[in-house]
Amino acid sequence: MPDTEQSKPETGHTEHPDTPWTPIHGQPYRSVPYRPARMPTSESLAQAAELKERMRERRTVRQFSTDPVPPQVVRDAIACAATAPSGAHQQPWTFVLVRDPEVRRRIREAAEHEEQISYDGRLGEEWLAALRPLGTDEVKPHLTDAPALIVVFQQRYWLGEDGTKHKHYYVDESVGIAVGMLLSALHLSGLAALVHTPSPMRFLSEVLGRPENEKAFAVIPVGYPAPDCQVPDLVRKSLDQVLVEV
Ligand code: IYR
Repeated sequence: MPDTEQSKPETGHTEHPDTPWTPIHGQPYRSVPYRPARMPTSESLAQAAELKERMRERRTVRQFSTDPVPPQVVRDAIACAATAPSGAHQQPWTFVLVRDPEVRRRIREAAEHEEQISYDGRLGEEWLAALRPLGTDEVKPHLTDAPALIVVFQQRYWLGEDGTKHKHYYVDESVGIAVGMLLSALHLSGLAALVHTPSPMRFLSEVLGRPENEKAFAVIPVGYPAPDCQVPDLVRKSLDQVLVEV
């Protein structure tokens, strides 16, 4: 008689998925079995090909509809992002989901103030030339039109209970990977997004009241494209321009 418990794939989690995380720094190595069901090659090929097509359809959007998005879809996408691998599994990220129109208005005002200075010369001629094909400027209506902003913070270090600072490792890489996963999850869930990086970004910590160990990484407006949305006419590199096989 088949033992159904035995044949269930083990996905490396012995604990309840909602068990709260606590720091593991300095603890000894412990392991759990990881035996996911192996996907047949034919299904792998079909999944990969379909995913490639779906990801090709993703575009960075700067003109958003003001229609609301289902908040749970955004929360689930953030949950996907938070499964990202990270240096020493320190998960050095905080995602602030901003839906409050007044807070979005304050973020837009402060971002446009910085962008005005940037586009008026702080970026320099070479950078402005690189941006020209994208059609960007200092006016950022997406920050108030998009019904949700995800402000991503990097935790540069963590604070022990006695207030001592502890190093986080590979923070840029970890948060970059998590944001990539976030963009994929949002797109595959039917939502459009933009990675906006106003510079400098310190105002985001002030507006959102974030602690001193957190540094803003990006503002990601999320929503549906406006009915008259336009995107720049861009060409992606072909696979043979980006892939080297040895
Ligand atoms: N942060 C500015 C400028 C900008 C910079 C890069 I690099 C881009 O790819 C796009 C824009 C802005 O958001 O307009």
